[in-house]
Amino acid sequence: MFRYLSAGESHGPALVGILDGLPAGLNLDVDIIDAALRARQDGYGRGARMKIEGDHVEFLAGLRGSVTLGSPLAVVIRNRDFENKRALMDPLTGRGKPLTNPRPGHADYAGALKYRHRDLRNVLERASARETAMRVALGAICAQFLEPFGIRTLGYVLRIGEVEAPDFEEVDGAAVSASDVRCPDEQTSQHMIAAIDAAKAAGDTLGGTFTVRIDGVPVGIGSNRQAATRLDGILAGALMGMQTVKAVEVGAGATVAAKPGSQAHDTFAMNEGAVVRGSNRAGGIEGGMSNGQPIVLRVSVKPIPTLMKALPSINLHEQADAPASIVRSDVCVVPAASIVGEAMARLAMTGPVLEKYGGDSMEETLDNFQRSTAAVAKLF
Ligand code: EPS
Repeated sequence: MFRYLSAGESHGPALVGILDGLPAGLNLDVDIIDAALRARQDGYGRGARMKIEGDHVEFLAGLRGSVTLGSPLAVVIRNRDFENKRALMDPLTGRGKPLTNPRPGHADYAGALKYRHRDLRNVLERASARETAMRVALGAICAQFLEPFGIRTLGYVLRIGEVEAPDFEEVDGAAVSASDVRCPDEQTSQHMIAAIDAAKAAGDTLGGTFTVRIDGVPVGIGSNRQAATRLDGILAGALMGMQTVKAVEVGAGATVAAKPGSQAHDTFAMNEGAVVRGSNRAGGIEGGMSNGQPIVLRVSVKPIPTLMKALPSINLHEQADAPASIVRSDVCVVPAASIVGEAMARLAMTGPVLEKYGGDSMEETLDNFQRSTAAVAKLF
C-alpha cells in the first residue's frame, strides 16, 4: 500500500515527511524537488515569511546513492524562522502570550474548542499552509516515479478574485513558469497582479481558481468497483484536503448540471484506425477510471482568512467582541496553491498507478506497464 504522512508546525524546527510504498530502483534528482519548493515560495502575493525561508529537502532514510531502496523514504525541510521563534516554539521549553481572537474562516476557533487549547497558536501552527512545503516535496518525488509512465502534471492559475483568464485549449508549461501568478496569459497576469496590489492596499485578501492538468495517463487507472477506488473521488479528496480549497470540479464540472445529455458527453469516432473523442467534458475520467484523455481538474480556493483590516470577531478569554488577531500573512496564495495542487495530484495518482501495475522494483513495475499496454493495443 502506498501512503504518506507529514508532521511539523509552521514555526517549529522542521517539517517531516514519510513516503511509504514506492518501488526500489527509482533514481531521484533532489534539484527537481528543490525547484518545485522554490516555485511554491515564489508566487506574487506571498508575505514576508517567504523572504526568510529557502526551502530545501534533506533525505534521512530510504535512499542510497540517490536511488530508492524500497524502504520508507523519510525527508526533512527545516524552518529557518524557528531560529527567530525559539522562545515561543521550542518543543521542550516554548511558551508565549496566548493568541485569543479567532480569525473568521480559519481553523482557530474550531481547533481551540476541539483540542481544548486556550492559546490559538497551538491550532494555527499546524493549520498553517507552511505544511504544504512538505506536500510539494513528496509530490515532486512522485512526479519522478510517474515520469517513466509518461504521466505529467501541470498546475496553472485561471482566476484571481474577479480577474479571469480566457479558457485554454493547450497550455505551455514555460508560459506558466514565466508568469509571476502562474497564469499562461500575459495580459491576464498583469491584471491579476494589479488586483493583488489593490487587495493589499485595502488590507484585504483574494482567492481564485486554478487548473491541474494530468497528461499521459494510460486508460484504466482507478476503478468503478467501490466508492473509495474511483479515480475522480481519489483526486478530488486529495485536492479538497488542501488548506483553503472550497471546490473541486472534474472536466466541465458543475456546468454539466445545466446541459442536456446531448451536450454533456464526449462522442466516440474512428480516425485512421485510432479511437478519437469529440471533446473532453468528462475531464479524462469516466466511471471512476482514466479514459486516456488528459485529466483536467478545476480547483477553487477561498481568500485567506488573515486580513490586515481585521474582520469582526471575539476575544475568547474576555468573552467580548474584538477584531480578529492580525498576524503576518500572505495577500493571495492562488499561484502557490496551483503548485500544491500539482503535488496533491501526483501523490493521489501514485497509489492507483502502483495498484494497476504493481511491483517491488521500478524494473518490475515498468515491465508490467509495458506488457499491459501491449495487450490492450491488441484487444480489438
Ligand atoms: C500562514 C502565514 C504565513 C505564511 C505561511 C502560511 O506565515 P507566517 O505566519 O510565518 O508569516 O507565510 O506560509 C508559509 C510559511 C509557507 O511556507 O507557505 C498561515 O497562517 O497559514
